[in-house]
Amino acid sequence: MKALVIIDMQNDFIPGGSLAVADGDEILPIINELQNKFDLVIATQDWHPLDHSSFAINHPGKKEFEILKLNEIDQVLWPVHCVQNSEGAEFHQELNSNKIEAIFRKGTNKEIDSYSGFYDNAHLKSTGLAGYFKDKGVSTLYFCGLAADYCVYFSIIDALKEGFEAILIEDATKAISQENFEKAKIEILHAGGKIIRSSDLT
Ligand code: VGL
Ligand code: ZN
Repeated sequence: MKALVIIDMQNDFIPGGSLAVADGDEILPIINELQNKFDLVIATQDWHPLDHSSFAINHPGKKEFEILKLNEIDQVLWPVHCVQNSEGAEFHQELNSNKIEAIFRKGTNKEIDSYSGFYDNAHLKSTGLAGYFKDKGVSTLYFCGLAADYCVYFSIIDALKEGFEAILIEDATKAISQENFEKAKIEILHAGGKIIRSSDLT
């Protein structure tokens, strides 16, 4: 069985938001259309406390987009985004959420960031997403959403590590950095993932 995983389609990642991905709004109609082709649709939601260690403001003297070593892992310092219960953390109002059966939240622990929908960035704690799919007999996961070079990419790599077939729907994602996305696509293919377009799905 196959499922659609919608990554972080939240106001803060869409033009007008605090960490907007360029043209992030353009994929909303594509994702809404895609959902009709799946029996199971789930979504992830970036859900940070205000004192989260990935926010530049929580590191006095540091600037947004600087890279810092936090507990031995490289951490990009982001603008404040997707704060728990804020409007920026809500799914965009144009995202059809009727078919979304479950929402997996991540980034709730202030000590560590969590790009992947499966694990935090140090792979210390699981969100339960892999077990959820295994319990439902899902073996193939299709990925869309934001951002292509961060949360979508890391979710795909973890899905492959967990033994799922993982497929990126390229026209249903947008990247923060096109250069990083080009590298990410090579890594996805190298790790055994696939890349398709939404029109390839029947
Ligand atoms: C994301 C940066 C920080 C994402 C989340 O959803 O790709 N990127 N937090
Ligand atoms: Zn985040």
